[in-house]
Amino acid sequence: MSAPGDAVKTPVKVHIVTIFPEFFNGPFDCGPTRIAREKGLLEINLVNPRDFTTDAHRTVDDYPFGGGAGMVMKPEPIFLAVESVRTPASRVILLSPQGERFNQDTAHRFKQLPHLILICGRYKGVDERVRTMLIDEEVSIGDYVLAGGEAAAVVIVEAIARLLPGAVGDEDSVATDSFAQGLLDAPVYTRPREFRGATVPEVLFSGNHAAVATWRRQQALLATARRRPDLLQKATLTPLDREFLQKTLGKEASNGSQNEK
Ligand code: 6GU
Repeated sequence: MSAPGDAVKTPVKVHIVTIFPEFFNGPFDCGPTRIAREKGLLEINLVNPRDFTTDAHRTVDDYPFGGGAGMVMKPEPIFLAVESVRTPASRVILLSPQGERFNQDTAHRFKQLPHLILICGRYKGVDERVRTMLIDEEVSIGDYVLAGGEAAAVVIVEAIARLLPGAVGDEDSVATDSFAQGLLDAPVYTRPREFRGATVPEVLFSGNHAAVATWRRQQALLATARRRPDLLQKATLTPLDREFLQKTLGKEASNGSQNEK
């Protein structure tokens, strides 16, 4: 769907290489991903390596040379699947726990690319020749092991989709996201003003926009310092930010406080 004034831009095209296409029944039909597709900002297609096999059993995996547990995905069906959709503009990405960690910066980088090919690994892994001869990069969504790359492909596509201009109703809400500034989000509240005895911080009713902005910044700084100190190391902090953290956390540390309030 488009409205007058909508920018006409070449969409981000994504091909997902998967032996479980049914995994994707549903997740791309909701929220920003659906809107981005409807607006022509994003195109998602599935390619099944099984369709590129030639044996009667349509075999996509085989035993590992040298022995050991688990099956390995054969190279040829994956090569043929990728080569059936690849162009000189494609970026070929293997999804596996061995990859580089996907984060918000990766999402911003991927949204600029005209064509992504996401290969979902399964079983014990994919034949090493896929890694050495076919792909441009290898990506993981975190330090845990999934049964396959399919769930990771959903995560990556959704993170990209909501960054495409027009996919999210309120552009401001993307600009003020967690991580947009390298910090976690401040808490948010809506009605009722009191819920089961818990009230909303007074400053949010003050009508003082500067005071609200300062409170939100400070809450974001505190949440990040307490829960994700690794992010704080990389964030750009003003002298005021540093002074606030020093003052607040210094006191907290000397109180031996463990809680979040
Ligand atoms: Cl991209 N694939 C699999 N199989 N497991 C993962 C992953 C990807 N990222 C984290 N764990």
